[in-house]
Parts: sequence; structure tokens; C-alpha cells
Amino acid sequence: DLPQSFRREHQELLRAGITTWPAVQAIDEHRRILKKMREIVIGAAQMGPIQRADTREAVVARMLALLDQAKDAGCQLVIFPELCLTTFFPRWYIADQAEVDSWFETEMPNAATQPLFNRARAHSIAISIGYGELTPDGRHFNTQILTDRQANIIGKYRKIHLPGHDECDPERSFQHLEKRYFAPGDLGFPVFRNMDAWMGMLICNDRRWPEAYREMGLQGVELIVLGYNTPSGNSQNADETPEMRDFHSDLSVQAGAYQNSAFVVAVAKAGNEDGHPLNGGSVIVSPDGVILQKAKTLGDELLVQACDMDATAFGKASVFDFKRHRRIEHYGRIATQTGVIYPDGKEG
Ligand code: CDT
Repeated sequence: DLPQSFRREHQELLRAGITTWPAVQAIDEHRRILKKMREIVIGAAQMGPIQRADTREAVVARMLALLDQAKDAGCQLVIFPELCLTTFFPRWYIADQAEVDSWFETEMPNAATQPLFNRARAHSIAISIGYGELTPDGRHFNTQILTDRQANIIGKYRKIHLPGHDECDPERSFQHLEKRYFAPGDLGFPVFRNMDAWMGMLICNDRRWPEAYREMGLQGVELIVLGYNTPSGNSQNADETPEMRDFHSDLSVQAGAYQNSAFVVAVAKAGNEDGHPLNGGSVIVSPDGVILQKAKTLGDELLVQACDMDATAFGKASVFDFKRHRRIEHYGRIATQTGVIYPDGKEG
């Protein structure tokens, strides 16, 4: 009752003159390991809306249900959205700092999230979750963490590109006060060894910046995971449709994946939060920039895809072989200039 593929390979080896059974067996096992070892079954756990009044415990119960579903689907790694334990609070102007702080976590795991870590360990599923981080010295970050399959936190990323504004803006149809509530991340764009692959994280608006992907591409990243909360409308341009915003999200993620020959998994918090709609459209994208899976709903929805990390190798060795093709002598502005300066010296 050997599988067909095994029999076929066995026959090929025999034809090649390798006739002793232990040798055939060893070679076959070696091939099996080489072929399979770097496949990771990934779950993108899109989450539906979280209302302002929802407790973290209620949210974690939903995340546990997604984890159970992921276990049944054979997932080994599950990614949850940005700020996945609470509503997207930066849409509110909150004057009272104690109230602001109530949207943040002072430790991870904590009482509310410990069941998530316990379930992930029991299922042998690595997880990535986003949350507001309040450090012991009083700093606030928009943070994403990554665990191994034993639920140990092996990586942390703090969002670097913070969109929006830092003062209440009555001209806007709703607020986006990330610049008020968070400090820019101070950890750079680290890449971590996890599950025999190189993994990195981004958070929401970061996905629109090619520099963010390239920083990790230059560290050999093979899988980038990110969560997002993207309002369905533009608070300063009523003509921008949800479809256009979905297009921009896909465009950015597909380009980042292709140009760095890495898988990218982008996971939304979606749906209507207290009257404020968020786009869905979570995706799993291949190193060729192709969308392999895309969410169909605005609710809790699990996308599942087996991703072979070895599929990142070809692009990295050919068109995006950075060592051979990049011309850093011409990239000076990228790291030394933020805004536009026209050739005549005027600033944009
Ligand atoms: N969460 C987040 O970063 N959202 C932004 C909204 C941009 S509009 C201020 C995003 O890039 O999707």
C-alpha cells in the first residue's frame, strides 16, 4: 500500500541503477523531507467588526473559534489582524489619557489573551496578533508579535508608518489619530527564523511603502505577515470608493511580494464598527505576486493556503537577485530624504 508517487520514484531510482533497498528508502526519505519540510500551511484569520463596547474576552472567544477551525484545516501558522483585541480606537478623539491607556495591553500574554496562547500551544499552531502596547516606561506602540508553535513569542514588530494626524480634525468625516496615540516603531524591520523559514511583520499602512518590504527583502525574508484596519472610505475624499481602496491594498501587497520574492499574508479587521465601515479583502499572495486566496466576506473568515517557502528561491536567485542587480550608488535619496525636492531645489 505504498503511495503511487513513492512507487514511481522508487522505480525511477531502480532505473537509475540504485538497487539496494536501504539506499532507495533513504534517498526517498531525503527527497520527501526536502520537498515537504518547508511547506507551511498558513491561515489568514480575518476578523469581523469589534464594537467599542465588546470586551477582550468576547473577542478572544471569537479568535479561539478561528483557531479551532484552523486546526481542523491543518494550519501551522495563523495570522490575526492589526489591533485585533479591540475596536479600531484611533477613529475616536479621546481626551482622557487613562481612557486612551485602557485600549492598550501592558503585558502579553495577559489574563484576557492567555487562553489564546494556551489553545495555540495545544494545537501546535504559531500565531501572529496585533495589539496596542503600553510599555513599563509609558510608551505606546501599535505592535504585532509572532510566536513559534509552542506559543513562545519569538518576534515583535512596532508599526513604523503611522498614518493620519495627531490633533482632532473637525474637517474630517471621522478621525484617524494614530499619530496621536502611538509612537513610531523603534525596532526597525526585523526578520526572524521561525518554522525553518525567514519571517517578518508589517502593520497596515506599512504595506503601502516599498521601503518596508525591501528592508526585509534584504534580510532574505520569505514570509511577511501583516494585519490591517482600513476604513472603507477616505475621510478627506468622499469620492474614493471601497473598491478603489481594496485595489490599492492588493496592488501594494502584490508588488511587495513580487519585488522581494516572498509570500505576503495580509489580514483585515473588516465590517461595520459602531457605524464606521472597514474594508475586508484579506489576501494570501505568492512570491510571484499572485493572489492565492482572498476573503469573500466582511466577517470572521479563515483563508487557508499551503505555502512552500522554497517557492521564494527562484525569484531571489534571478530577477530579484539583489546582490547582482541592485545599484545602491543611485539610491542615496531613499535613506536621506523624506519629502520631494525638485531638481530646481524647491521643496514639494
Ligand atoms: N490602520 C491603518 O494604518 N490604516 C490606514 C488608513 C489610511 S487612511 C489614514 C491604511 O493605510 O490602511
